Amino acid sequence: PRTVYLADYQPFPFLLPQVRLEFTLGPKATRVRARLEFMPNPARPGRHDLFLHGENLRLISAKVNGTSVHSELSDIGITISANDLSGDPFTLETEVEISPAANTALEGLYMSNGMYCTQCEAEGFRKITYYPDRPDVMARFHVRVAADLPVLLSNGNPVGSGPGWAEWDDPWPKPAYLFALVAGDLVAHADSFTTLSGRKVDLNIWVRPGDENRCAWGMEALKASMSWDERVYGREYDLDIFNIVAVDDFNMGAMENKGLNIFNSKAVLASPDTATDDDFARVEAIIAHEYFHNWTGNRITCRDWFQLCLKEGLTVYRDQQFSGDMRSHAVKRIEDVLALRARQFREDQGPLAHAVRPDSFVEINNFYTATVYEKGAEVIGMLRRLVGDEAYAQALDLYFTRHDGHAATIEDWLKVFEDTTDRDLTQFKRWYTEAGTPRLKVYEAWSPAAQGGTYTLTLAQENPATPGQPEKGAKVIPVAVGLLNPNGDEVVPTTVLELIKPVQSFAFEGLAARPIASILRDFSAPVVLDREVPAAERAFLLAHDTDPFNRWEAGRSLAKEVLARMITQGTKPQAAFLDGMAAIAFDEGLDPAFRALALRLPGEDDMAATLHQSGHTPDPARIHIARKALARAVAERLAPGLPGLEAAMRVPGAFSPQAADAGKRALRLAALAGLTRLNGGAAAQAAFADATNMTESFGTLAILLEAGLGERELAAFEAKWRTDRLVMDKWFAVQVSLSAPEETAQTVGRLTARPDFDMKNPNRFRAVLGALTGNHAGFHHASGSGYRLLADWLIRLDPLNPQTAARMSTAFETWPRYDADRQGMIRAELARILAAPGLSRDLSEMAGRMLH
Ligand code: HT7
Ligand code: ZN
Repeated sequence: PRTVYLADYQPFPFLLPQVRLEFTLGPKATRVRARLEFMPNPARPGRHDLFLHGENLRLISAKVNGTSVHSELSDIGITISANDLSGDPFTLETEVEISPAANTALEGLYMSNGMYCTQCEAEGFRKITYYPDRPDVMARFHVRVAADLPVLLSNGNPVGSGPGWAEWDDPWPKPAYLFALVAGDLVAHADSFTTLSGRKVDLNIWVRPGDENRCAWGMEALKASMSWDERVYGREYDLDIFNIVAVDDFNMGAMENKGLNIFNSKAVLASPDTATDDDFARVEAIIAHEYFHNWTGNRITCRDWFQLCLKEGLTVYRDQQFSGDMRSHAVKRIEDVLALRARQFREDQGPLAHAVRPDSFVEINNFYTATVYEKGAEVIGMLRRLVGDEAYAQALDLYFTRHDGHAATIEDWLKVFEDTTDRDLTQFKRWYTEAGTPRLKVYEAWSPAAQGGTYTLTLAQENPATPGQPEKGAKVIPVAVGLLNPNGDEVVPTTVLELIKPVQSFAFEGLAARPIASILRDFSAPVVLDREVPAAERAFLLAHDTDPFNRWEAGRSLAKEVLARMITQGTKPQAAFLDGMAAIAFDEGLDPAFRALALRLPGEDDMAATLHQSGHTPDPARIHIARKALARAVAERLAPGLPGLEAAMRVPGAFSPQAADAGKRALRLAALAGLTRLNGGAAAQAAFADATNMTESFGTLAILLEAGLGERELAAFEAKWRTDRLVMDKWFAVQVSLSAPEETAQTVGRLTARPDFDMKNPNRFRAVLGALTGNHAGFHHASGSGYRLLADWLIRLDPLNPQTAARMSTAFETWPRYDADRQGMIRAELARILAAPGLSRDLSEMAGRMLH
């Protein structure tokens, strides 16, 4: 397969101001008539053939200015010779036939439960009609949809409809990847929003009949996002209508098509009886993310797919800010860093490491990664820390005015910051072009003096080699630091140090006593802090740090140290750590959500990474046993207070998904988990029986299963939710994620044999196989059964849905961490995948990158 390089970018030779599409929908045969009005692009002078992408299309006719033309067809598109392109502006009309019902890849036009829907990002539009399917070709779309279905939707504003047809016009030029069409028997949860300048916008969430009562939260989140973007970024919505559609079969979370967002039903539907607090928070965040794309992605889009982080990093950054404002900044930051370390650091440290802006790809779908999204957001957070809030706001205003309506690049993005602040961002740009997680070593020196001592902090950065990038330059790293006195008072409030050299020292003078440093506050840069800290100092920070992130981080590092020693040396957990956990658990001055997070022990995959980084070969079985032992030791230390905590955190009255109640429920579940570890399942069983919402019933079910109990509750849960696809996904997943390591493969076998295991539905596939890869000790079982199972299923899924198969293959990326036997088994499975006949470009790129 062909590799695409950033360096080869050239503008498209033609501009395409206006597009008209007519769809006559049929499940097996859909007709698509396209009328494309081209004119020469002054940015690419000369005479050019016209190449249009097209895949799996049956061409019926092609005419230029009304005359049939000869076109050269290949399996990637159509070429019309420059000789046939008469006239300056010219019109190309094509008619093609496609088959939505045969489309299991869920890319292009496909069917989900009798409903037509589209997914065009990144390169799915070429499966709908012949077109220059690249993001720098921005056109106005007028769309007519004909089908014998009650609801017919496309982008933009509705301009006409009658029985069996509807027309839509989108006044905003857009790339084809933002095109969308939906047709089906749907019902709307409707509302409206009036923008700051007084435009009334109709809002609809379209769902299958029966799901209407699961839309209210999504609608609240949408209105909150619209108003937040006006307040915080000065961005108003720009159409008369905003539609969201829930679809059951969807490869990712959601898609920001202009005026017609399409959502995985899991990412928009939520009601107290069917969704957990985590689901509610996720729905809120994804609704916000897709809505924010209207400006960062749609009004200003990407010049080419190498610039994907331009829209994704910025939009993730914005949705994280939004969730912090709606909930708790501290808790949100901790959750984001946990996710970053679990997914992005892992990616950066393995064979799939790539830059936030990669410079080559085989299949762009393989680059919708934690690096592009989450590290892309961290890079923006660093930029903001360096230039300050005010300059950030000015730079963003300039970005929106300068690039509105254009397809931009990372160079354009950095230039607005340079122009606003007069900074040279050449060195900073390395964050975009160089892969890998920098490691920061910390050295401290103290020189006392009568009139005030000097504390010197020396920071040394290391930028490890990654595939294809052996050498790296020093990064610009904003390191937020605060200093505390031994009595717990803060003597130097948070200060951002700019580390730009490989090694650099920073002095703090006039201090009465040797301070305790709180370094990398709020996780000010995506780096690994390589620092030996005495346990007493960590315990001090856990008790006194004024920065909530670093307070949590102190407890986290302690937990990792304790657990690492239990795994490698078989020691018992130290009392100081257990006392620290108890102090946090019962500190009524702290937010319950923060306490629940602080009580959550490091995951097994996280411990495997930590051990590997410190030179050990992780043994998944030992990690599993030690983590269970630590959880029990924590429960024993908290024991006297657990019943009281459990009772105090009950939330009476009507369910509210807001953060305050959700935090209490999370802490109550942590208390119930402790009680179950100590006393068996009585308390959790009672709580399951009395549960009034999904957070409680699913949370208690998980607690019971983890303790090897809960068979009765599992059956009751199934009996109640048998016909509910989203709730049953939870039922499938929890059994696999919490099964004992030696039973995991068997559990997967049992569940995949059920008639309701539908591998064509990505949510169900992920519920089972994703849970397998998330069960660290089960997936990495010494027999290799986990590896074999995953490879078998990926090989089976690939011909149907290559995108999801490729994405899930990343479970194998951690192979270099493990012992020779496991390495050999994983590599053998990757080789078996690579050898599968007819393997997709998606999966072969991933397996190949992991093997080499
Ligand atoms: N921009 C979208 C990314 C996307 C996607 C979504 C659904 C299915 C396939 C997809 N490929 C790429 C989602 C987002 O980042 O908001
Ligand atoms: Zn996005």
